[in-house]
Amino acid sequence: MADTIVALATPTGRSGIGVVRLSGDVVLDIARRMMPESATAIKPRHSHFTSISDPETSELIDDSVITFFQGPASFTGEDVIEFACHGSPVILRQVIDVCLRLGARMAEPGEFSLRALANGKMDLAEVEAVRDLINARTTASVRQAVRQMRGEMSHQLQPIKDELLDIIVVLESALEFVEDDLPDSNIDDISERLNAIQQQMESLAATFKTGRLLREGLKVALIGPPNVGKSSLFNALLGSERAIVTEIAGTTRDQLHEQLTIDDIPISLIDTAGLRHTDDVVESLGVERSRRVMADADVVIALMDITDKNLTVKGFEELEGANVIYLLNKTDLVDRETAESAARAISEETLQTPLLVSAKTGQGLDDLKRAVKEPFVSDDAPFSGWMISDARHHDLIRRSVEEVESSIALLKQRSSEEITLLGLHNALRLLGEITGETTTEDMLTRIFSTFCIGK
Ligand SMILES: Nc1nc2c(ncn2[C@@H]2O[C@H](COP(=O)(O)OP(=O)(O)OP(=O)(O)O)[C@@H](O)[C@H]2O)c(=O)[nH]1
Ligand SMILES: [Mg+2]
Repeated sequence: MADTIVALATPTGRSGIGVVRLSGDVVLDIARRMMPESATAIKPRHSHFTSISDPETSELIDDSVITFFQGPASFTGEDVIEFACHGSPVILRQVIDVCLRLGARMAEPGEFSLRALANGKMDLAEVEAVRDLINARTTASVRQAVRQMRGEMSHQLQPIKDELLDIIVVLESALEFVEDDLPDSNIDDISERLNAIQQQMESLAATFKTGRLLREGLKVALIGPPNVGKSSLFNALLGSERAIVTEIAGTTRDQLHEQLTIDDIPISLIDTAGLRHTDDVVESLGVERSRRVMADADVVIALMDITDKNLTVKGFEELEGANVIYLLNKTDLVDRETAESAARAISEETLQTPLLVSAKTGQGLDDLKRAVKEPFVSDDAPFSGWMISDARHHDLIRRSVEEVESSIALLKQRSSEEITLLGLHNALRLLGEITGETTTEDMLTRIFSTFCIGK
């Protein structure tokens, strides 16, 4: 018996249509009571246009299109009904309330997906892909999530798991049936096969560098003294007048965060308060925050004003060790020669050629975008192949590689098959955790806590 769960499947707030989703054993009973006029008409894989009402008061709630997915041919594998109502939060709340009164309970975050997993509709990596798909911020990450949702992860892992299992069988049977140790030729053969597996897993794990970039993106902070044009550059990169810009030093006092993408890489861009000593309490708190942002960013853009008579990178000492792009702004105010000699002076100090940019005219912005992503992507189409994008998957593959590696070493030392096998069984179990074949209850709880309600 699966208790019946209900949740709003569309975002809260007003919209053209809002969908309430019900899944479990009594969805048909609930729906029939809410639509007495067409109760007998409900057919699997059909939508019905019907009025729905509160069975207790007979009060009309809305005209709605209800769709019935009979288990197991549904998202969760159970009977599912979706009420597509007018997207008024009041109506949707009423529909949910009536469902609750008629025997459903509110779904936990990710509970629809958890049921899909429990009923074998999807493996764990596929369910996680549904979550990633909803959260994806770029077309490339959508593409990746769709591939994973359609089983690409298990497809990638299956040959590795098959081969591991094959080797385990060979070693297990050697343990069972052979009186003496395995002959050298067998051991060499098995080591070679394990080496090949290790390599395959390592190259899969290596895709995580790009995969993570695609999924999590980069945190990019604009840092510098007051009035150099940080907020102007922030706006220019976003293509909107998001931050306040004035000629007064100390305009920005708090951080501003906005999202943009550069060639399919999600970027969190952060504008900060100008770095300087100040007696203003609010501004000095802002400066303190700027320092913290600097420590946390993947890329720091260190801005200077090219018209500044005392142009220097002093003040950026704290950036040591960070991934810094030095940038001279306001190039529209100087001639080319002045700009180039300023750039030379800075590069002598930093051993790095600064970028010449004008936030006002937009000149140099393309170079800046290229410089931001350059250290993180090596080729032109970094997101075209299959990638590991989930830290959980990456960690499991990495641990599995370690197990295989130590098994190879044990094999070469002619250790007993039992010890070698232990590592290989672990390796296989770790790979199984990716798709959920060997996942423990509390791991599932942890994973599903990252889902939203109604999913
Ligand atoms: N000509 C020119 N003026 C610029 C450029 N970028 C910024 N400015 C001007 O410089 C002044 C300061 O710009 P902001 O963007 O507010 O500078 P900020 O670094 O955010 O300053 P704080 O928030 O006070 O730290 C404003 O008057 C801008 O119009 C540029 O590329 N060219
Ligand atoms: Mg500012």
